[in-house]
Amino acid sequence: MHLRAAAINDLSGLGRCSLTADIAVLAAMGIEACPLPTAVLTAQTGYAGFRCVPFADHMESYRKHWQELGVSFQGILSGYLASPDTVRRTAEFVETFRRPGVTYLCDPVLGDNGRVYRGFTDASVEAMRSLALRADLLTPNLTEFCILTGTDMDAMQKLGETHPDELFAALARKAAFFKDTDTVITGIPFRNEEGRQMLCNLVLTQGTQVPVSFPHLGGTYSGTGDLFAAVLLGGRLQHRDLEASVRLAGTFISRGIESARRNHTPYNDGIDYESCLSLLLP
Ligand code: PXL
Repeated sequence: MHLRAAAINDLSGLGRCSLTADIAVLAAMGIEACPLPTAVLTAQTGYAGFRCVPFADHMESYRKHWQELGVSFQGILSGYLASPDTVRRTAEFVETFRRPGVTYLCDPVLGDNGRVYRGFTDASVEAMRSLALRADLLTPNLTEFCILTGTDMDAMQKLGETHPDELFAALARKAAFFKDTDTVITGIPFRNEEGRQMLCNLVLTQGTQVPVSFPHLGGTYSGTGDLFAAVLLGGRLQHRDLEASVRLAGTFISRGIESARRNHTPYNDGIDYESCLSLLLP
């Protein structure tokens, strides 16, 4: 069956993130990616001097035209939405194209490393929170999860150093805010029983919590959250279970980070995932 997903995200010329990541990953997984840009940037916002052309006013044309054409999608993915206007347009898009069996993955891109990305206001955070509540699948990193649920990030990080099981249980309780949404909290740092630094992707579905962990390879690379979300949606559209999809995404990203480290790739440039795309072939 031909699979098609709408990817609502920005187009950044540098940083191997957002639509660049979505299109590459979904295509490798045998899924047609239909890009709906939310903004066009010379480079992701971590680069000094980036330029940004807002695209909110054009998003309605995509929704209308695709509706006129009778296009349908099995999956919808949304990512970087820096203004409340782009969030509102995304919600309208989801309303229009959502049918039974369509999976909407919301990656609530807001920040990383305990900090909100440049350009986001309290109003954009509030708008993102209401969009997140509409998702079938939600993929916040730990920073974004703490922002969305009003959780103390420092306290969570400290708990991860000493009592990871308590940390995971505390996050699972907080995730009840998103009720019927399957949530994967990505990039949770913790120290395992052997004293090794790890990163956990905590899979939270209907009262169950499954940690899917990988060694912490260090560094914060651009675009890893975008790649993760795209692999997860692709995996679900291919009818893999959620945990298997999370494992695939984690393995793909770990390989890309290993390659980036070998090549001394700067964090802003994103990971060297291109050579790892074969891992995703259906
Ligand atoms: O990868 C997240 C992301 C997406 N899009 C833009 C960004 C960032 C993170 O900085 O700046 C434009």
